[in-house]
Amino acid sequence: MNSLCLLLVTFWIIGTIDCSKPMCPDIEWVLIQQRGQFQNSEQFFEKDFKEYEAGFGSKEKEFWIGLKKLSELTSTGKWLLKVNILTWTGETYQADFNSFKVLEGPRYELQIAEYDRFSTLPEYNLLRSNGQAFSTYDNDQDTDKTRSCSKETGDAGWWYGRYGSCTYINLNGHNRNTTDDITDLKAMYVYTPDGYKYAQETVMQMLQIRK
Ligand SMILES: [Ca+2]
Repeated sequence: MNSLCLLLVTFWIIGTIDCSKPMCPDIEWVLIQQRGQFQNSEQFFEKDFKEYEAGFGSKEKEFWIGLKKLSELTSTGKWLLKVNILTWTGETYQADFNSFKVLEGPRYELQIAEYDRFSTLPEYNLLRSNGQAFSTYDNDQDTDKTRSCSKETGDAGWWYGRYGSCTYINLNGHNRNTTDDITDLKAMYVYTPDGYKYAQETVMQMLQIRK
């Protein structure tokens, strides 16, 4: 990416300009994960380790890129991670990390750093997973030997943290249509400055900012 485009991307990230493809033809965001209301079953993200490894869904609807591809792509260069969330009560949150990498299998460890200070989603939602392996219901790689974080969060796949509750954020949980107070930790949820909220739409995408 040339320096002009890097500058434009920076302004786009902090929300001051609309950096669309015609302005920056070499910008290519890679979709990692997407949830939303597309008539899939609530449990569409209940998948085993092989499925999380290979990827599933479609980019027009709900989608998971696959750990193998994620690891291969981020093995070279420097990548930025962008997470956007819409809650069922209508709030939007976003978090950017200027350093993002997934190591090779079978651990597929998450390495994440350089939280962008303009983000509105508290950093520990994702930073808590830094250095953690990826777990599913059939492949428990979390560090708590007494429980399965995946089973507690709707048979989801994620980089669960090591202390207390398994995760502050459950983007791969059950897709529940509800504005109720949080009681169901198997549902898609996120920890916000106003407490836990159920998520209605989520998008995780990444951009290579250095070759
Ligand atoms: Ca465990």
